[in-house]
Amino acid sequence: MSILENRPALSAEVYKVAEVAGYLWEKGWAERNGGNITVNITEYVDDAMRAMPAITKPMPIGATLPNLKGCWFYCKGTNRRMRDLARRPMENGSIIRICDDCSNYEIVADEPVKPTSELPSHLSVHNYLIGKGSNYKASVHTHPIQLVAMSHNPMFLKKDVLSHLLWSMIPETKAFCPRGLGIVPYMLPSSVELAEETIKAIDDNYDVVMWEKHGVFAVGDDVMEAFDMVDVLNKSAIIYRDARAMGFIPDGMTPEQMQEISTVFNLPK
Ligand code: 2HA
Ligand code: ZN
Repeated sequence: MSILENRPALSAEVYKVAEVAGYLWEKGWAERNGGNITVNITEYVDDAMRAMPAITKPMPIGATLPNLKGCWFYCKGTNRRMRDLARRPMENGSIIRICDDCSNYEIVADEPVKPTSELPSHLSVHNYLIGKGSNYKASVHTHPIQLVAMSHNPMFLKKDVLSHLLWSMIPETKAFCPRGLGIVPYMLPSSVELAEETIKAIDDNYDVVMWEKHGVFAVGDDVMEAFDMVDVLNKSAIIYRDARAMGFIPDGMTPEQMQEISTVFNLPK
């Protein structure tokens, strides 16, 4: 029996991940096992779940994360495909809990599917978010084609250059991704350095961070919200690309038009 049985709230949260995993695949952002998703599901944990034995031995996170004491997560499995997770989330991901030493985790359900290779970076970000008192529960890493393509041009990697360009392509982008796109220079995937730089960028008030020549990392209240921010940014990247492909450089909205959006939507910048 699945842990999701008779737990509608938890089940809804996991199936939201499955829905987003399907979108990532359809958009071409999740080739093979590309990308990963983790969601803090601690609020849905009941006494019966707490009493469940683990189905694996404790395994090292790769970091000590004190704010995660007592926390539970749904995690995509390492080497698993988003397109498979979309149909069978509990066969291609698992529910883990953090051990009391805050350095190890154990898998509780449904199957011993080892979590994502980016677990240290995802959990470090969750640890940071809890420390800040943030409501954000979800983190998504994916490979959005046009945004990654733009990260191959150093011109776009200077602070907020890409944010302003993308915001100016269509009014919704600033409205729905008001903090813009943070930039983290190229670093080895899954490395501690990449996790540290991602946290610095989130601390700098970005909800979506570009990993140069690799992908993006987004955080949000839930997985849908994190996905939507990447989606609006990538939509702007496609508009920019299509204008260039039509043979001209797009004007972009004027600074006055962008300011008007910020005023009407009461945005931070
Ligand atoms: O999990 O995308 O960056 C596969 C990846 C790692
Ligand atoms: Zn990746």
